[in-house]
Amino acid sequence: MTDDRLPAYFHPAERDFRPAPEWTGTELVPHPERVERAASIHHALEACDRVALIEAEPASEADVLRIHDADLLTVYRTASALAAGQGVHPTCFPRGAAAAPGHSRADPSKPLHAGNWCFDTGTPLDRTTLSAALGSAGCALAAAAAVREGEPLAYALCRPPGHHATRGSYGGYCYVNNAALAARMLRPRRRVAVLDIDVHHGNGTQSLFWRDPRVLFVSIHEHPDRCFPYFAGHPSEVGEGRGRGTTLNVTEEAGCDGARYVQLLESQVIPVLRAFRPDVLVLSAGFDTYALDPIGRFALQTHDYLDVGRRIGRLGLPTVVVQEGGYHVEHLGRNALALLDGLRVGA
Ligand code: SP5
Ligand code: ZN
Repeated sequence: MTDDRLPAYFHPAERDFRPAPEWTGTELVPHPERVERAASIHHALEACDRVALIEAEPASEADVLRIHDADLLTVYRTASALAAGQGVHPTCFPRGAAAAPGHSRADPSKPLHAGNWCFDTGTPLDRTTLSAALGSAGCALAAAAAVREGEPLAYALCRPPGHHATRGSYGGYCYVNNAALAARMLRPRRRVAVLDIDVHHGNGTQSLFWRDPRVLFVSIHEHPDRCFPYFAGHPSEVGEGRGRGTTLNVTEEAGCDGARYVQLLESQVIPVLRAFRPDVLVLSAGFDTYALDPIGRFALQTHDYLDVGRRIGRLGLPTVVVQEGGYHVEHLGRNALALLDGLRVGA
């Protein structure tokens, strides 16, 4: 960049991606990961003269294959060939239950088999999903490239989000792990820390760097005994092998407010980030910690994001901010802007 505005990358393919209603267990509700989310952020950034909005190139399938299995991509490609109005909404999740060893018939080119690669009912596929996911991943790659080339801070307006997607499975409204892709791109030359501040545990990102001592993964989230994704994010999960000790999970309960959040950040998160001595930070930024969020049960206010941003910014690390969750559409843009302003002031 030739000016000192913050580069913020978006991709228009997400505007066609309108996930089908979500099954809550008792009823179908409008999907919370809706198209207006990105528009809210886009409008807030557009109105801010400290930010330069830039259209990213979509990620290529080869980019995606750096962190995901080919079968997963085949599942998405299969859905992208469906007719308008058709969707893939798995109701059968045979993982670990399917067949006698060596007899799996799981076929990624069959829409009815998609449950073999999926772990929840909230993450539908249709003809628009792959191109939205590649656009979203492209934003993360562009922001990572900007930071690699010397920007102190860059923002990726990723939609759909990514932190729940693992190497071989999708779920939690996530298809391609955008933050992991950014970290993977930066890793060869640097020690990378990933800090995940979405209210949900970033199980996908954790799993992708579980054994990797070069990438520190730290997440602060509602305790998974009571919150999605339920199966990962316990404080006892610390990594394995050479990666043992480069995963940290900090949990809190519903109702966690800004004061408590900042206390956890300062006492448990920032010291571990400093001790790792990273060269670069990838920040998985979810705003479903917001008090008015319809899904998350934390209680942060808009001004808390400014404070959280400042404290993270004080680490003085080049930072790639990757958009994750956050479902209070009306206030999502101002919350994102508050975090970015804090990061910049702190830096
Ligand atoms: C990226 C991200 O934030 N994914 C979150 C996926 C959460 N999916 C499960 C949500 C369950 C919500 N049920 C509560 C309904 C409240 N009305
Ligand atoms: Zn979330």
